[in-house]
Amino acid sequence: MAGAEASGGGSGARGSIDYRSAAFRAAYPKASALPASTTPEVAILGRSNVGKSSLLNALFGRKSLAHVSSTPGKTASINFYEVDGVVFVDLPGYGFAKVSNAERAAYGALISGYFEDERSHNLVVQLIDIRHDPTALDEESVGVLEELGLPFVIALTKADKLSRSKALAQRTRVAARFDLEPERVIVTSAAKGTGIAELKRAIAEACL
Ligand SMILES: Nc1nc2c(ncn2[C@@H]2O[C@H](COP(=O)(O)OP(=O)(O)OP(=O)(O)O)[C@@H](O)[C@H]2O)c(=O)[nH]1
Ligand SMILES: [Mg+2]
Repeated sequence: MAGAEASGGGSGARGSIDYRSAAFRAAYPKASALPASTTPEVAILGRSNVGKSSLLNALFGRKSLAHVSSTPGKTASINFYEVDGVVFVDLPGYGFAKVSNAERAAYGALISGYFEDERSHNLVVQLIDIRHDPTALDEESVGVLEELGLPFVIALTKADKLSRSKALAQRTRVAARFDLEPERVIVTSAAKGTGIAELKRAIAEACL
């Protein structure tokens, strides 16, 4: 961290984040192990397999810095990446049916432990699969963010699986469902790079 402070110092009136500096920092198996938060944080939240790690890689412009799982439910820790003085947090996915109750409880505790910790929660990116309406767990997750008063945007993932017109219709639907301005719902595809620039703008606005 000291090195990052030295090289990334004097942030002040920067206009953008240099994603080329993205680096893995640490994996925390328990929320109680999290270090104190000293820099802006952007958390990536969503159900298992929704595309959290893939979206992080798309933001970072890297193929596999964040581990993309062939088997869902495998990001079992809170993973920190540091990008130009901003911490990106890859959270475990919720809602994967095939994990044990004990594992599910542990993932839930990690997620709520992270959000309830006193940190610089600059932005939460809530991921929802563009092909399906929000699940009950997605609704619960957004409800928690609203309850805790955390700033968030929704990223609809895997837009390459739908036509442009269907993707835009789903954006309108999801925005209406959560009573959000349409700008807070971003259509993305990690595979095609769709929406990454728009998401980066939202992140810069929240962090710089
Ligand atoms: N077509 C398409 N597939 C995607 C996209 N993003 C992710 N995927 C696929 O979806 C699967 C899950 O992606 P991950 O990025 O590992 O999802 P995750 O949310 O990190 O999953 P967990 O860590 O297990 O919770 C992988 O097979 C990815 O290749 C996308 O934009 N388009
Ligand atoms: Mg993952």
